Formats: sequence, C-alpha cells, structure tokens
Amino acid sequence: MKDAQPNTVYLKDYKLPEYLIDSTKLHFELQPKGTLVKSQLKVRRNPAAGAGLPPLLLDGVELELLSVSIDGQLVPASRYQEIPAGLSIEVEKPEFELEICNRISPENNTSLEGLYLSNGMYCTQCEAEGFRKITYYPDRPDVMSKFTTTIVAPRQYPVLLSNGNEIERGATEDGRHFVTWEDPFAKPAYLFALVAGDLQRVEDSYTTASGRQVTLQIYTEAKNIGKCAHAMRSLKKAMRWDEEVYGREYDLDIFMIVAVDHFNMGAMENKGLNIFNSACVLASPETATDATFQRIEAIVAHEYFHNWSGNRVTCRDWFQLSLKEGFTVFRDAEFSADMNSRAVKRIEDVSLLRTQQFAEDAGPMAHPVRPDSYMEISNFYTLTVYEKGAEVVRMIHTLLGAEGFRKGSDLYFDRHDGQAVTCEDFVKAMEDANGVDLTQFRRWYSQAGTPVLDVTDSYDEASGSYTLTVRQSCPPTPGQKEKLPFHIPLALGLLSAEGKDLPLDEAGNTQLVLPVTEAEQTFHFSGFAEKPLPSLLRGFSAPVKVRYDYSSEQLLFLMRNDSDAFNRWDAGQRLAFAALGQLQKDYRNGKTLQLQPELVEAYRSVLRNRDLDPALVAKMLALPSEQTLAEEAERIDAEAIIEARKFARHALAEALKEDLLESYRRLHKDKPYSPEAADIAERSLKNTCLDYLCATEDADALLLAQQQFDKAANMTDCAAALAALVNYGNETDVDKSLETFYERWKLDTQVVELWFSLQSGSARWGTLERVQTLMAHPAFELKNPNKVRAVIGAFANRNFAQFHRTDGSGFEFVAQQVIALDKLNPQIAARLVIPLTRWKKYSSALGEKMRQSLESVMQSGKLSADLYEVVSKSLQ
Ligand code: 7MF
Ligand code: ZN
Repeated sequence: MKDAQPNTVYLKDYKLPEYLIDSTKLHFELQPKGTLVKSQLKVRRNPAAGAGLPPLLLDGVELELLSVSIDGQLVPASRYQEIPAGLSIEVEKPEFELEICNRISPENNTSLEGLYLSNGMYCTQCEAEGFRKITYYPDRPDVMSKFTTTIVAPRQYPVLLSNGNEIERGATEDGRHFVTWEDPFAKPAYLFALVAGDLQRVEDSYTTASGRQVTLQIYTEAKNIGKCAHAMRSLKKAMRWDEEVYGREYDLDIFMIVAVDHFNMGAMENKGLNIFNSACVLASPETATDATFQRIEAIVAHEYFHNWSGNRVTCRDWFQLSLKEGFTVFRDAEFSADMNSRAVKRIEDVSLLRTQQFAEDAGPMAHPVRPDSYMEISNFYTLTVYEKGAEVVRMIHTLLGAEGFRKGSDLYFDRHDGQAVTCEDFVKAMEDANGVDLTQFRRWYSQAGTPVLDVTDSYDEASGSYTLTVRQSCPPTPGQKEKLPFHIPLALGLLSAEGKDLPLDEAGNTQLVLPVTEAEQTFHFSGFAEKPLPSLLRGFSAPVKVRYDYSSEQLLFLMRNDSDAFNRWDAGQRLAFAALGQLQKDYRNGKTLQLQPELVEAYRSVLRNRDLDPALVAKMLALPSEQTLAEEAERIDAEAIIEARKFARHALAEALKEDLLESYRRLHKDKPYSPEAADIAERSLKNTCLDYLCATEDADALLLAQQQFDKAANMTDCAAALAALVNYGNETDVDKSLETFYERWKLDTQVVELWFSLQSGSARWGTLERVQTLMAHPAFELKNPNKVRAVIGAFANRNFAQFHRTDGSGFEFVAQQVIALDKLNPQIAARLVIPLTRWKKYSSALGEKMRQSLESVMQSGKLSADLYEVVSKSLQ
C-alpha cells in the first residue's frame, strides 16, 4: 500500500530522463514461492539532460533487492540506497553495465499489476506503472530500450512467451526448461509482457500488403480453444484495414494474443504479445451475445492498431496518454463503422459519451483530455482521455477531410517513428501536412468541461436570408474557472418544408461545417423561399451540448426527414427527453401521468418503417437511459426519473402492442447464427420488441419470452429472453429459468458472468438482498475483476433503481465493497467508487446519504493512492 497522502505529479514539471537504457536483458526464474528476476542494463548518461553524473534513480515497488553490480563488480551497499520510490545508485562513469537481482511474489499479487498468477498461469500487466513491480527500472515511457527476455520455468508451464521473436529454447540441468525472446524494436517498459502456463493455441497466418508472412497465434486454456475463431477473424480484418486506410503494416514475424481470466481492464497492446481479458477475446454463438462478438472485434482491432499508434510512436509521459488512446479509439471506431453500421456505431459511442463522459466532465474528477496533474495515473484511464480524446481526433478529421487527415497521419508516423512524443507533436504534424493553423483548436486538449452551444435563428422573408446565431460557453471545472472559446466544427444542414436538404452555398453543398470560434457568432445564408429547419451538429461533429428551441412538430419532422441518420435518432431522443421531463414534473406534483400521444405515434411510424436498418430502428425505439436523464438534469431526483421512465416504457408497450408483436414474429427466424451486421441488426430489433412486449406483463408476452428462452440456439436470444423474464416475469418461474440456465452453463466462466450481471443489473431482481446472495455464490470471487464488475459493478452502474434506494442502503453496500476491495486491488476499488462521487448533483436527502457513504470510505483506514485520490477529490 502506498502513502495515505500521495504526491501530485504535474505536467509542467516534466524533465528529460537523466539516463538512457540502450539494452535490457531480463532473466526470470519462475518458482512456486518467489520469482527471481535478474536485469542487465546498458546504461548511458542522457547527453540532452545536462552535465555531471547525478545518481541513477530507478523505480521499484514491493521488490526484494538481492544484489547490485556495475560492470561485473558487486556494488557495496554504501553506494546505493533503497528509497521510498525505488533505488538510488551513485554513478561514476557516463556509460556502464548495471546488473540487479531481486525477488518478487506473483503468487501473492492480487493487484493484477506487474507479474501475477491467474488460474495457475503467469502473466503481466505493466501499463502504466506496473513494470516497477517486476524490477528496478526507469519506469517511464520516454525511456525506450531493446529487450531480450529469458524465462526459466518448471515443465508444468510448457508455454513461455514474451515480446518479439523466439531466438532460443532448451532444457536446464535440473529438469526445467527455458525460452529466450528478443524484441528488435526499442520500447518503453510498459509494453513489456511475459506469459507462462499450460496453454493451447490456434494458429493462422497473414500476408501483408508488401508480401511478408506473419504467424498469428491465440493462446488460451484448453477448454476455451473452440472460442478463438472470431478473434482470429477480427485480427485479420483489422490488419487489412490498417493497411488500406492508414497504409500501416505489421512489423514482426509473429503476433500473439493470450486470454487471461484475471485482468483489470479489457486488454493490453504489449509489443507482439497482446494480453486480453478472456471476456474480450473468447466467443462462440452458444455462449456469447452479439454485443460480445462486436466488442471482441473492436477490442482486437484497438489493441492491434496500437502497434503503430502507441508502440512505434509512443507517449513522452502519461499526461500524453490521449495521444495513443484517443487516436486509437478513433481508429477502432472507424474500423467498426466500416465493418458494421456506421450510424449505429456512432449512436452507441455518442450515448456513452453523453451519459458517462459528460458526467465525468461535470463532476469532481473532471480533467482535460491532456491532464495537468495527477496523483495516481491509473485513475486517468478515463472516458475523457479515451472517448473525448477520440472526439478531438475526429474533429481534426472533420476539419481536414479524409485525405488531409491521412497526409497528417503519414507525416506523424514517419516523423516520429521510434520516438516518445506529445499531443502537441500530433497536432503539429496535422498542421504541417495541411498548411493549416490549429492554434485555437488546441484548447480542446487543455480545457476541461463540456461546451454548450445556444443556437437561435431568424429568417427575413423579404430578402430570403436566414441567420444562425451561435453562443458558446463552458461551465467551470476544478481548477479552471474561466474558459476561452473553443474551435468547434458545427456540421449543419437546412431542411425545406418538403424535408429536402437545401443548398447552403453557391457550390450547392447541402452540408457545411461551420467554424464556431467566437463566444458569439452569426452565420448568414440566403436564397430561401421559406424559413428552413436547421439540422444541427450532424453526426455529432463535436463533443458539445446543443440547445435549440425545437417544437415537437419540428422534432417529429427531423425524425422522419433528416438525411443524417444520427440526427434522425437524436431528434427522437430530444422528443423522448422532453416527454420524460414532463412526466418527471407531473410525478413530483402528484399528477396522473400521461404519455404524449405524438411520441407514441412517432415510435409507431419508426417501427413500421421497413426502409430503415433494423438496428437503427432498435436504437430509435430505446428511451434515454436513467443515467442519461440524470446527466441532463440540473438536480437529480432519482425517484422521479425511475417512475417517469417506467411509466413511459409501459405506456409505449401498451400502445404499440400489435406492431411490436408483428415485428417480433417477422424477425424471429429459425436460422443458424452468424455475427454478420445484418443478422445482428434483426436480432437487436426483435429482442427490443420482446422486451417492450414483456413490459406489458401480459401472460402472452411472457410466454413468448419463455419459449424463446427454452428454444434459443444462440446466447443473444437466450440472454435477451432471460433478461425480459428477470425484469417482468413471475418470480417462481424466473427462479426456475435462472436455475436451469446456471446448471446448463456453470462450467463456462463468461456465461456465469453474464448470469450474474443479468440479475444484479435488474431493477426488479437485483435487490440488495439478492446481490448479497450472489456474492456468497461459489462462483463469485472478490479477487476476480470480471466477477466484481458482473455483480457489484452491474448493481452500482446499471441498476439505477436499487442502487438509489431512498434509505441509502445501496450506497452503503457499495462503500463497504470498495473498502474491502481496496486491500486486494486498488485500481478496481477506485473505479467502483465512482458512482458514489456525484453526490452534489442529487436532491439533498439522497445526496447526503451518498456523501456519508463516501465519507465512511475515507474514514475506514489507510487507503491506496488510487482510492484516496478519487475519494478525497470527491469530498472537497
Ligand atoms: C477499446 O487502451 C477501448 C479501450 C490500457 C487499458 C485498453 O489498449 C488499452 C490499454 C483501459 C480502458 C479501456 C481500454 C484499455 C485499457 C480499451 C480497450 C479496448 N492500453 Br484502463
Ligand atoms: Zn488503448
């Protein structure tokens, strides 16, 4: 555990590394009790860092130091010092060979950072600062070195993997074996990886555009070997796409993926040896849902794309994290858009941004895409750095166009290949390649908060001219009271009364990207015979909130006619949002609730529209989530949100019953499973209909769900039916179905996780008492983050009703789990506490209960640096 009051690190304090490491030779001896690490480093004074020979400072955490040698001579203990951060060694010459031996205990490592064991298999996670838990090293991304790694292990670990190419293997005299790997590319320590275990693999090959053969391997426990095909297909698609769209080829002869059950996040892009959370790589039609298939495709691509955006060109320091993450998320989003439905992908990403990232930007942990300071870097792997960071890259793409953006990325990769660089270097490359000035645009990297655009318009009949006035503002965030205007690309279309796109300029363009750069600005258009209707922020061209006073009629019109699919969806969201707002008001005032008939009819015509992609129809039929409503509210009245949404769902279901049933029947096909976009689209609409039908709680509807559950040949249909039953079914029947399901799938880890989260995430089923029962279930494991996310995470993040119980017991429960988890895995504890941090936004009674839970975490004893940072900042 680290100090209770950890230091704050500032971007402005960045200094070049004092020493460089030209080569790194690692030697691991894996043993049941304690692993021995020997590290041999070629150290050289960094000429750019200044004169003299300051002490060599190496990072090290929880290491047992055994010996230090320089140029073959044991260094006496008087010439080095173990300090809280690691090791300080006196230096006498500008170049030398340093050898350090130390011991670690992977078998006791529950933080899942550094080297640890998962189901008897050794694996590593080094990003961001996990390498210092393996050996003493300058653990910072701007120190790049060529790694050679030897792993010695008992034969019960037949597979021994590390980065790069295998160069040697053999037996030791005492009956163990070893393998040596060499990575020809210099890399920072955070990209180091080691895996050792009894693993099986599937193998394939890929020929690059220039004709090189690459071996592709996916490693997993024997029981999961049949679940690797989709990941392998996704990998090959991603490799092709990066060649076609970015001109980037893979650069080693082998690319390996390993699936691991205990993993703090989704996956990790270690050079040549990606390590994945099992949940993000393993899938079969019988065990994985469509959502999982799509997630795997996206994450495999994301990690693969890092080979260029992250590994070949890496980050100078962790403040630049979005340099690789924002860019790579943008790349994987475009890949997914090309592989599936572009509009649906955009809607999903914007929904995530609006609910979670906007909330982060308005909360106590708000920070810019490039933060100025942090206590614990793990806490800054956030939606702001990833998702808003990707939006920032997308805006550059919008401003430069696809061709200009490609010129910029080519220059960026060529100019900085093999370097550790900054967000500034990325923007500069984009500017230089296109001869543009992005000075003002750079504020997106340094200013936190979600900008708001207030838009008004006027039409002059006499001249036929139309004027749009845009005012921008940005609320204060911690440490940033005042904001300067952003450069916001506002994509605009204007619709005629017939619903056609009107020409906006002399060239006849029907869509323009307006450069909003001032606090207040007007844009003039002319040549209109009547007042046009604006379609604003098409495709969500900037991560902002747009306010424009649309009438219900105008929104209905846009829902039907906008040529931009995203804005058709968004018009529906605005309409639903207004209706739900009215219902919340009526609920608070004790009035009888009634759903606006226009909303019902709008949903009916969407459902009847056969020209639309069924996946888009499913998205358009979904009411804004409770979390979205909470984010948009000035003050959160949890009860009103829950009751209003529940009422609206029920009312829609009753009114649309016949249409829903018709669509369900039409789409319920008996055909073999395929994760093709068209099939996924049909299943998503079908299961949306089923869920609405069950919301009526009619016996007929529940029977449909029961039949689908009994007969389903794929997990998508099975899980959707079970979810509907859990949410609306009769209690004893549901218990039986849950039991049947568990018995059928109890040996499959991923399905058991789904089974947990279906229950914990259900407003009806996941009561506190049931969640506590699930935690006592033999399949639950507090040391496994996936299980924690499936049970406690699903409750805190997706069970709005039960988590927000008015007695505050949901908050107290989560606080208790956070305290327990912090002793095992600080990163997971610090993420789980986030739902408790926005207490200031809640109505006073509930907000006070939330604050008290947070306070109880603070008072519980010594916290990890991770948890301390989040809790202390949230209590301020
Ligand atoms: C897709 O970014 C999008 C985001 C860090 C760990 C994976 O490649 C990564 C790693 C965190 C949060 C989200 C993602 C990752 C991490 C992720 C994965 C796939 N460098 Br923490
Ligand atoms: Zn990433």
